[in-house]
Amino acid sequence: MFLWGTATAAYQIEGAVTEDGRGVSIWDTFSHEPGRTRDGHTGDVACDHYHRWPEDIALMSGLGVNAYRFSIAWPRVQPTGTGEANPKGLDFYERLVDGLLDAGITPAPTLFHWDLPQALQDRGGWMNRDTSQYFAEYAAIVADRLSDRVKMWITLNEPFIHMAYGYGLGIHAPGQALLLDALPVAHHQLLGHGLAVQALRASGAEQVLITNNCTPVRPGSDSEADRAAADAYDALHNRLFNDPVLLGTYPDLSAYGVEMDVRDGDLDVISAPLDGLGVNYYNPTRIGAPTDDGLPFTDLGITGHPTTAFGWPVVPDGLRELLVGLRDRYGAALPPIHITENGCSTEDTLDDQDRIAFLDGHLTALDQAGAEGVDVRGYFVWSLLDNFEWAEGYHQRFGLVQVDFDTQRRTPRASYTWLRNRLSPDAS
Ligand code: IFM
Repeated sequence: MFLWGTATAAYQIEGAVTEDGRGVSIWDTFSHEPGRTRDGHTGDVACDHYHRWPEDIALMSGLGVNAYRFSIAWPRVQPTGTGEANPKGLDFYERLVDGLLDAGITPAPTLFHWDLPQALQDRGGWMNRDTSQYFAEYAAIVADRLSDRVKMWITLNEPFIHMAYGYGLGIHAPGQALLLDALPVAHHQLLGHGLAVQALRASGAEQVLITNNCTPVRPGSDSEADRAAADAYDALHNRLFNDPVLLGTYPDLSAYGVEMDVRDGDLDVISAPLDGLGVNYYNPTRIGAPTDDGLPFTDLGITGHPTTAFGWPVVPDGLRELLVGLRDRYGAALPPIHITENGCSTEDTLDDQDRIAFLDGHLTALDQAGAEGVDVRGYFVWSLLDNFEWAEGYHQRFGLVQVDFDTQRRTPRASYTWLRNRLSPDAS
């Protein structure tokens, strides 16, 4: 069965950050520091999904989707990231999973969508190799409680963005600007992924995926310098996260003078077979030769296309290009693909024709990739609800459903009705 779903993440929608024993996450800390997020917005309340999840499941049922990708907040399950589980945290996810199953919706939880327990950050976060092992222990706790009902698991969400924005540039939590010295964060997340796969398999998990956000990379010109920079960017953004998982190797990054502490056996753990690759696609990237900011490339931006409210270029064919490129690069090593996120921010209007055009274009591109032989098994819209868009706070509206953050009133947008009719044309 093809999975049609919507996607969300815990810190972006749940709120209730001090309820039922939840510990502090790096995003609680970061968002409360002055100047870190636009207008000082935090996820303290967000969409209050922690209390309003039945209404949100009803919205999904009304939309006609058969799957839901959400994330589990590690600090709800283990408030300080290690040790005893917090039963009330697990109870919440059990209620959510049972509610989804009752509604005929397949739950697809992600175990880590950037909300690391602050106590682990205090020990170095993902710069510390020990975090990989702690992540596997957390995965085992969650799987022991839920794997009798949850069949599909995603270990990490977008480890590239977490490394680059959180540890490389400092624009996401934990707010460190280490540039290329952040590269150990890639290896430790991937090792955590591999160890979590072992824990999930031991609990009987049927389907395990990782979600990488991938971008087709285009050189700014045909010059050798631009092409070399584009290759470097492709290595850092795409191949650094796909190659070890699918091929058991890292791209050669020695030119950047950064050594990762890869120990014997690590790559065997990281490359254990998966049942699918989660792919998040938003836009392609155009890269030129480096300037002098310490990085081996410059992001030139894509021009000549419409843009989202965020200013991101809308290039639906980039999705087809990306998927065909993955198939060509990884061949038989590529498991079935799930598009675990795709969507756009628009102005805060109920008549969101831009989002309809975005989704229509990307679903056409998905069909074309299928016609070219790419095995795609699922598509999840980002996002069900307007939510806390990280450093942008509540200023970027990604929802099929509008949220009034003063009243928590949810109002389906035109795109919700459009998607419902596309998924179930006979029901309208
Ligand atoms: O909101 C994010 C999500 O958390 C991860 N992928 C991209 C989305 C839009 O920026």
